[in-house]
Formats: sequence, C-alpha cells, structure tokens
Amino acid sequence: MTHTAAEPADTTRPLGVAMIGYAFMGKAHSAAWRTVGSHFDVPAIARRVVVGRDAGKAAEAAARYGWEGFATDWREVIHRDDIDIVDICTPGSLHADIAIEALKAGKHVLVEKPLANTIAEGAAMVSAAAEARTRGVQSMVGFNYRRVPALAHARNLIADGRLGAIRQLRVAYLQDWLTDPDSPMTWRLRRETAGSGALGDIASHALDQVQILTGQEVTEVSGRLRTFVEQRPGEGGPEPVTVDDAAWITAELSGGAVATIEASRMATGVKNGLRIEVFGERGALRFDLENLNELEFMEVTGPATEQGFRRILVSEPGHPYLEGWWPAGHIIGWEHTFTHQLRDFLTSIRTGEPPRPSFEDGLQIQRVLAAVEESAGARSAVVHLAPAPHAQS
Ligand code: SOE
Repeated sequence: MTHTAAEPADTTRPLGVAMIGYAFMGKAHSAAWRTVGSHFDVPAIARRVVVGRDAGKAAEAAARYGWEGFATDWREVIHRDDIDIVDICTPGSLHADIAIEALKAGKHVLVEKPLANTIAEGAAMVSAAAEARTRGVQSMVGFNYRRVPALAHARNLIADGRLGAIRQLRVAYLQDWLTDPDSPMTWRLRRETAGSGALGDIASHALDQVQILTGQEVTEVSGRLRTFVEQRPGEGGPEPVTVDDAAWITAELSGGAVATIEASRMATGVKNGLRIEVFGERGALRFDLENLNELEFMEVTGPATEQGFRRILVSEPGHPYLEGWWPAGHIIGWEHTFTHQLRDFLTSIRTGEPPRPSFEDGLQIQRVLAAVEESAGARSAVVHLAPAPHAQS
C-alpha cells in the first residue's frame, strides 16, 4: 500500500522491506534487518524481497540472508503494495533514480552513503525527500558510524562541554585493500558508478564525524587527491581507474575549529582504521574503529603529573545503544552499527520525527566533497563553501 499523510501506515501488519543491492552493504544491512527487532523496541518488519540485476545472485542472497524472495526489477518492487520501506545498497549511480521513485510512491527510504554521485542528483533527492516528508514519508542516509556507541558517547561528552571549545581535529580513515596493483577493477573504481573513490566512500564518513562531533559545519576546504595505480585488471584486460585512491583535506569549521582529514585505500597494513582525535581547550578524545568499543578521554583537571588519557570501555547499559545488547563488558562489533541505524530509522517511522542524517545532511557532505575535488583540481586553491541552504529543521 502507498501511504499518504491522510492515510497513516497500517500498523496491524509488519512494515514490508525491499532491499535493492545484495553485495557488501546488502549483506551488512541484511544482518541488521534480521536482528534489530530482537534487540530494540521497534515496529515489526518483514524482510520481503532482495532486488538485484543478476537473478541467480539475488536468489542466493535472498536464501542466505533470510529474505522471503528476490526480484530483478526494482521499479516493479517499489510499487508493490506489501512494500513500505526501500533500502538502497546499490552503487551510487542508482541512488537518485531509486530513491526519488520510491519516495514518490510513498515508501520510506534508507540509502547508503554518500547520498549521490553529484550535487545535481543529491539536490533532486532532497526535493523529493522534502515533498515526501509532508506526507509523513521518511528518508535517511546511512552514515552508520554515527551509531558507533563510543562515537555517540564522544559526541555527548563534547556537547556537554567536557572538552571546552574544540580547537582541532585529526581524522584519518585508512584501508589497504587496494595496495596490490593487481587487485581487480570494481564499480568502486569507476567514476560513472561510484562518483569518486576514497573521497566519497570513506572521507565522507570522516567529514560526517568531524561535523557531528563538533556541531560545526565545514566552511572552507583545501584538498589533494591521488590515484596511485592508474589501471587495474578488468574482465577484458587492463581498465583505467577513474577515481582517487587517497584524499587529503584541510577544513575550516564554522565554530572556529580546524580539521585535517586523510582517507586512503592504499595505507599498507591498515585494514579499516577510522582514527579520530579531538582536541579542546579543557580535554581531548581519541578513537580508532579497529577498537570500536573503546574511547580514550583526557581532561585537564588535577595536577599535571596525574593527567593523561584514560580508556573507557563503552559497554555499559547507560552508553548509547548498549541497552539493547549484553551485560556490561560484553563487547559489540562493526555490524551492530547498522542495527543501530535501523533502530533509529524505524523509531522515526513510528514517531513521525524525521531521522538524521537527512538527505539535506547528505547533500551538504556532497557539497564539501565537490569542493575538495575542485580544490584538488586547481592544485592548492582554497574553496569557500556558501553556508548550506540547509538541513531539515
Ligand atoms: C559503509 O558505511 C562503508 O562506508 C562502506 O561503504 C565502505 O566501503 C567501507 O569500507 C566502510 O563502510
């Protein structure tokens, strides 16, 4: 059924979910759809259908990940009466078409980051989301690291003033899966499917963290991009890599802080390290995704001889999102961030309170990514960003 504001969702049956895409993100989202209802108080859902172009692979994914069925035509699925939520896990080049059509059809939409491949696509998605919101239809971008308990806790500490004014941040999102020059081509290395490389895929997370942790927006950037390996083995022979392997950003923030951000898929030996350091006038925080249950915190209190970072194991029921899991000290992992993301998304659908990050938030990040590309293209120019037209209230 297609819901409108005048016609609230039928709460007597579970919300039907269609997931478009079944690869890495589809697998992660599937696990979250499977577990969210067992750990959090959310509206009931039914995992109706996985959609993918390759029928055989979609069927296999549906069976393995526990979906009722599979399909190959996302347009047809979106218009099915038993679908209420569309979860988009495809390459970025398909985000806009799928999201806009789903929102028009009255389906709530969750889309993987980055929001889109271009500002124009992102802007069209924002218009569709704003219009759908007037009908009670929700939309959200999947910046899942907002839902790492330690990072949500860090955000609370900063918002409570425990670090004082934030002066500087160092953020590095480093991976090494492209270190080998013979590592094959994928859609993630083609501009037409991915939009950009390490920049959109992982620097986008770093930028999101910089802004959400500080509550400050990026107002100015200077960027550098590098493609270290310019062609890789494709199916029919060598293919050009048309995106960046690594990105460097220096950013001014609206509240006066400065951030340096690095992202690389060729940081030899670092598997999936999102390392964040935040320095304030009265304290500091350190985090590394490879130890995601831990947060290091120091406060400038007491004698200097006794000051230093202490390690907080973020596993208490009172820590963000932990109430749904295990007794204190029983740690969680990377996949749980996707479950938390669904907890928040489904809660928004229940309450009618629009979720964050909104498509407007996603577009704002998209503008920063474009500014970094512009700066990198001009080699060292500083690109000033106009104040964001901004986010839904
Ligand atoms: C998911 O949030 C994601 O950004 C993936 O899309 C990246 O490829 C992964 O390496 C980090 O997590």
